[in-house]
Amino acid sequence: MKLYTADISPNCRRVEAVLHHLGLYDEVEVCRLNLLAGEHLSSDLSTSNPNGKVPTLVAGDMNLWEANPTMIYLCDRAGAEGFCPTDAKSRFEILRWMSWEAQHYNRAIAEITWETMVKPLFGLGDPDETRIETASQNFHRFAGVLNSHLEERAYMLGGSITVTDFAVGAFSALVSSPQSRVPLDDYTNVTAWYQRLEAMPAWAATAPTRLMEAAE
Ligand SMILES: N[C@@H](CCC(=O)N[C@@H](CS)C(=O)NCC(=O)O)C(=O)O
Repeated sequence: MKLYTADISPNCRRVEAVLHHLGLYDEVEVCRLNLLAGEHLSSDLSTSNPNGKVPTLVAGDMNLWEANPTMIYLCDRAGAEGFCPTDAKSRFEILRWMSWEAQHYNRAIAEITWETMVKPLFGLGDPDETRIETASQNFHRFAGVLNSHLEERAYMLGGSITVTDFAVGAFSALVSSPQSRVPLDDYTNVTAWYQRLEAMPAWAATAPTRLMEAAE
């Protein structure tokens, strides 16, 4: 397998973490691209992904792009039933939360952290306070849902970690940084769950240290 990936991407982190968790990382040829230098535009990435985006995984004759279905494919291929259950109820829960995080929860986080971390870090202009305010309102709306869901659960699907946690928690490192200005303080169940996630070996192995150090 060949993985096109990038250091500073929560979408890449979740796929790399699944590869670590499944013990597959050593089987992968890793092509780490510097997005800011435009390496994704000049590499052969577009032959595998017409969008020219990472993560992209080439597995045999399959070109896998979009992080969440790529994660599910890897789990199913590995037969990782506990980490990515295949019964209809669990599969609905996994897909429901993956859709939710992409459309709502992590979308709000991505909008805030783009303004507060990514733009300053890479000299892309001043943060837009109006966009931060609008995205923060959305964050509160959906963080409340997540906080309630985690009230009686250690992980997204219950008592043990699943691929769903890697998807919904994809931005954990950015959110936990004070520079992010993501208004997380009131959501103590979410904070505790992020800490449990960060303690997972596969998640820790993929921490975006360079970005976090640069933002400090
Ligand atoms: N929905 C896609 C998002 C992929 C994406 O936007 N990747 C970013 C890095 S996080 C990227 O490749 N950006 C470079 C570009 O868009 O030119 C996924 O889940 O994989």
